[in-house]
Amino acid sequence: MTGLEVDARPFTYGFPTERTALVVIDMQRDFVEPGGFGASLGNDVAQLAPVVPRVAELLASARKAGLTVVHTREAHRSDLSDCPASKRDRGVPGMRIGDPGPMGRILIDGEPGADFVAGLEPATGEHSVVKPGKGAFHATGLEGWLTERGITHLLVAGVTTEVCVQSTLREANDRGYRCLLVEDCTESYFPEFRRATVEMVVAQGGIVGWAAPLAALQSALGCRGIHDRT
Ligand code: TIU
Repeated sequence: MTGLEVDARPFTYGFPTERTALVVIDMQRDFVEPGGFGASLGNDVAQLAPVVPRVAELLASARKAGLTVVHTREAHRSDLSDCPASKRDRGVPGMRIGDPGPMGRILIDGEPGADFVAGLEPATGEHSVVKPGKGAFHATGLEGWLTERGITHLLVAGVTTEVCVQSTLREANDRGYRCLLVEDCTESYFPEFRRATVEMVVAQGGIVGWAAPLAALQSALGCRGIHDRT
């Protein structure tokens, strides 16, 4: 077992590589591109564009280190049987979940909008989870999948920080996973919410988990980031 340490907040994050999974949350077109679910809620989706290459670099580092990788997407069945009315009834009529949009039906599995952002697709052998909620553990088999593989530590990234990323961190923390939020590989439509969420996670001695930038994780993994290359 290889034990590594990341220079993290609120204190050093130790993780055994064989028991650690990178979980990339909802890097799908519906949140990042115009005409999808995020835009339908009135958000400026351009806010999320800078995180795409950073998540790509994180994925490359995790793959190089041989970590388990999990990808999630938030999407519903085409008959909306897994979408509660409380969720369906939000937003502008005609631009709600299941309504037609420029990337197909909004937030529906199998439609172009629910697909991964180009360049962030799972590689062969990586696990893909479709989730109907904000947290990745709600109504998915993720906990069982991680347990079967002996995973105890999660590196978490993706969008949006205060919604699906934070929900997943809290669900995971309550289930006993030791979680590190890769703080520059997550983004929100509201930059202040990203910053606040990072602080919420590490406050009170790490009430939800740890946080560190990608460069710190790369140092621990023994890989050099593209920004460090000469
Ligand atoms: N609206 C928003 O910020 N996020 C979501 O609805 N889902 C995720 O965060 N993936």
